[in-house]
Amino acid sequence: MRLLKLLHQFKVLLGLGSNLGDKKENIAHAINHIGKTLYIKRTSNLYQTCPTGYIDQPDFYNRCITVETELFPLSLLAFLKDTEIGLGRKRSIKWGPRLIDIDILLFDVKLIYSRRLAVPHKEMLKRKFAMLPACEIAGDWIYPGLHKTVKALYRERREALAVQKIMKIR
Ligand code: PH2
Ligand code: MG
Ligand code: MG
Repeated sequence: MRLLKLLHQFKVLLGLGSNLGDKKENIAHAINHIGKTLYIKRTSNLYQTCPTGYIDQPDFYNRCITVETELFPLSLLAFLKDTEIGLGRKRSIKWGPRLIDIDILLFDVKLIYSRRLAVPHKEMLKRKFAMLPACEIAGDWIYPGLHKTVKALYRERREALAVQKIMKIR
């Protein structure tokens, strides 16, 4: 038995995005790198999505994964930031173009409001590119604070999100 199994494993939903360079490769590399440290449970389909927030930028590729880890939230955040930088991400404007973005969408059923990290991710419920892939792999997870499943929240809000173009990539 792996020693780490003795520690509590948190289940975490991550959202990945890329809209610069070889987007498919960037996301694949990120997942590869993450898999060396965290236990990857499930991966969603990959989607091509219209940019939101700041719209004058290339389309994104987005995908969600679920992982299990014994890392606490800020250690996990530091690991993910290092991964982004290791893959070549440079600083850019808020919501602007990026080689790779790895966001913590849900961390177990925890609510976290710190200066460095807010979980659930503040924009998750508004973003089809997060909610649709999240439903595929974490539809039955409880969204903390609202005490409803991810799938139920997506169904409730789908109409408001429907204008966003989103296309499955093979
Ligand atoms: N990320 C943003 C801003 N806008 N739009 C799409 N479609 N996908 C993203 O991942 C994305 C975005 C900031 O992180
Ligand atoms: Mg983001
Ligand atoms: Mg981010």
